[in-house]
Amino acid sequence: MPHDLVLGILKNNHGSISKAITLIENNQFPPEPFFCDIHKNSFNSVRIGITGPPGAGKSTLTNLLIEFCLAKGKEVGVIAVDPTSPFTGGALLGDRVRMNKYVGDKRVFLRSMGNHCDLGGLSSKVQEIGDVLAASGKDYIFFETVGVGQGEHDIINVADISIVVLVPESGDEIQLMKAGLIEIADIFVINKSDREGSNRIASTLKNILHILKKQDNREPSVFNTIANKQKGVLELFNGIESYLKVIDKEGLLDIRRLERYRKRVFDIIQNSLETSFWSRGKQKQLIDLTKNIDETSIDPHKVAKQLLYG
Ligand SMILES: Nc1nc2c(ncn2[C@@H]2O[C@H](COP(=O)(O)OP(=O)(O)O)[C@@H](O)[C@H]2O)c(=O)[nH]1
Ligand SMILES: [Mg+2]
Repeated sequence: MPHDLVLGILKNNHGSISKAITLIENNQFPPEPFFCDIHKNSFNSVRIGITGPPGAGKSTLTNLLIEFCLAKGKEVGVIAVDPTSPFTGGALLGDRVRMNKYVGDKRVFLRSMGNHCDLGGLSSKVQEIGDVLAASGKDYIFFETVGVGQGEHDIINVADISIVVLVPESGDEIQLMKAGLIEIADIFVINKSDREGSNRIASTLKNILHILKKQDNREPSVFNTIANKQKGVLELFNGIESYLKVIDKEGLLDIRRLERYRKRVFDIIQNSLETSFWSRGKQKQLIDLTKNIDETSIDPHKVAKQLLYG
């Protein structure tokens, strides 16, 4: 008999979804069969990552994309992970206003997560939360994450496709390449295209993408949008849908999902080994072995070996 929480989620009860997310966020995982029941109901949704620098317009874009999804009769889940949010676990004021619009609307579930989650475990938590939303019947799940350094790369582990949002000020050629964005993005958006330089950055980007074709020989599309004026976003939505169709037909979507699944198993094992290793005793042993600064002259490999093998 499935857990009550599972039944609530399967019935798209937003209170149950919220409760499950809070448990996952706080590492208070529900009993074992929970994930089993959720997982077997979590295959019918598309997961879309939206990443980019703070203030690039990700939330404004997501909000418009929600409308296009609803117009097509699709249900939507949005998880906004914003470690730059000044409120612990809370949304930015603008996001709150946007979220209020859907209060009581069973077709849309929005949630924002602050920086109280440790970054290491964040991607696995977001995956579990994605499963919960999928099991509740959401057709499209958006993960909005702030791309600061490594963060951008994490999104690839949780989403079927990744959209990178840039603004005209996002910098020159070298910066774009350095950021490793080319490898992770399926679709680029130059938002705030009402500002100077938007055409220049779009054409620079297209040139780079053309030269550095990805392994599968696919060149990501570049869309120019002005999200706060609702310009270019329908084109972006159509672009997302047709891209999804293509990768589905070519089997790439399945390959990605399989890789993601394997990565999850890998992460679960890594976390579990680490947690079981760092018992109180081991933690104390580390403190004892490194009582003062003089002891740090010992090679850390030696200390690690002692902890590992006694
Ligand atoms: N000028 C201009 N401002 C925009 C555009 N899109 C969003 N904004 C504004 O940029 C600010 C940050 O947007 P938000 O969606 O919260 O960015 P996020 O941090 O990436 O989620 C808000 O004040 C938006 O109204 C745009 O295309 N042009
Ligand atoms: Mg935002």
